Amino acid sequence: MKQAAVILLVMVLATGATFADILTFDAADDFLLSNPNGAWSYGSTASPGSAFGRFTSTSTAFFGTGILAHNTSGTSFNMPAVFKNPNATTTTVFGTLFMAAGSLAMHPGNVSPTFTVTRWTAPQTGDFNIFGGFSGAASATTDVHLLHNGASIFSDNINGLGDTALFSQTVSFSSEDTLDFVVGDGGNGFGSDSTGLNAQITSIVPEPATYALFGLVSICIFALRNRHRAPLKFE
Ligand SMILES: [Ca+2]
Repeated sequence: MKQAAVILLVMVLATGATFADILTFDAADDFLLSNPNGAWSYGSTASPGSAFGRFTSTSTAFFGTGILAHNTSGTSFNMPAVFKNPNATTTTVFGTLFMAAGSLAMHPGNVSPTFTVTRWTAPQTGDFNIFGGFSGAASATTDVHLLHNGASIFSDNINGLGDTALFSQTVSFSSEDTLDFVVGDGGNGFGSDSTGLNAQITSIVPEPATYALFGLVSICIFALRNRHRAPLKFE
């Protein structure tokens, strides 16, 4: 009975600590008009890291046919906004903004709070890889930021169509920590400031040392089981 309890304990430890599911998130693929939307939420701030206000307005024809948006109602051009082209083909807006099929973009506003924010909230404690980038989707002149709990972990500027600001880093999160993808107007107004966002977030796979621990646990289980197996008898 005692050994059975030990076996159960090591099995729980093994399965719980070693084979936790790998979590993956993609800002564009995951985008929906609900807010919050799973781990994602959409809103604005007066400055990078200041109080976050969630958008309360949505559109299904933002900037063109079928473009889905979370935005601020009642402001000029309803900016700031976070929007996606869910169409199967590139959608051209105003003749200058080209949104590839399935792509996501952000646009700052001209009335405070002007910074547009795509927020990811960590669903669990752990290390996550953050990979992707911002890109000029039109003749954008913007400042772009990544903030962990409001503190900057990445900052750059976008200057023009096709300009990019790429990020790739590993960050340790506690459950409910926030990671904000932020776009500001670059200090020169918000005209034509559509800025693409490509962001993938993936939980870190177990370290090799954890696999070694699992191997040791497996050996212990095997040994305990064999210890109680009836010996073969030769008569
Ligand atoms: Ca600008």
